[in-house]
Amino acid sequence: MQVYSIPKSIKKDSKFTFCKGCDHGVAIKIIAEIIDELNLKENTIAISSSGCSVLLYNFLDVDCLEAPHGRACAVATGVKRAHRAKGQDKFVFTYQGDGDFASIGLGESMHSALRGENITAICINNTNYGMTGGQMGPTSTMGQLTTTSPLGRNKEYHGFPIKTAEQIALCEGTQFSARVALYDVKNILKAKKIIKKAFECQLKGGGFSFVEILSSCPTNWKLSPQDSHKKIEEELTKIYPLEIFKDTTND
Ligand SMILES: Cc1ncc(C[n+]2csc(CCOP(=O)(O)OP(=O)(O)O)c2C)c(N)n1
Repeated sequence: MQVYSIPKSIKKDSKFTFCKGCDHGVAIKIIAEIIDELNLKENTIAISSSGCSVLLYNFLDVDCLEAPHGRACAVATGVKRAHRAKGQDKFVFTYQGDGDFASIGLGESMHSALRGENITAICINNTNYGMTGGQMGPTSTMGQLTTTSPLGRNKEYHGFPIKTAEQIALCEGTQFSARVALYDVKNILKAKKIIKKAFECQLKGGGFSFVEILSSCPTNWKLSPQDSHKKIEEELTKIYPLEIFKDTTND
């Protein structure tokens, strides 16, 4: 019988504070497992910014910092470089929402990739600004109903959504860029392998690594947890394909 175990890098007294059926819990658990497996707990600095992802520090038992909205990659750049200047190679990763990474912080995110900063960014794509009540975000899909697009996103008025992992892959300083999902066990295991690979990229040195995670938002999508996963599997993966878009780690 397999015994359920809590990763060492998860705070033992943490209470689940995300909405019912939200995928943040699964994402944070697999990140904690990877931190354990790579023995990084004592050497990690995690940076989250405004949005549901900020709650990372309630769960992950590593050094955490909160950046202003959208600025996680800029803060991570400073943290990584300042420690390196002191001869300490810290493992630095960001944990951000799609509004944070790909809209409010797009400049910081993309220029960190273009500079080839040796940090890892994880972006939770739930296709809306979740924490503030489900406004249209940069990744909201065509026709998606949100509180600020009550008639649905349309190209004439709102333009097109951003394919973040594909865009980050185009940056020359990017070593690794991929998109994963968490709607079933097979995909959770695959996501874990891919996030581990992104973390290992940073450990080997040489550039920016990035993973976009398609994630459910049952509260703002107004769907049950099960139907939210169905939506990701049947709808979102057609728009946002699950792929490794760039991997130059063996070049
Ligand atoms: C400079 C600034 N602008 C706006 C806000 C308000 N705000 C807080 S969380 C949030 C939405 C974050 O959305 P996203 O990054 O997609 O993350 P999610 O909550 O969906 O996980 C906004 C707009 C803020 N905190 N700071």
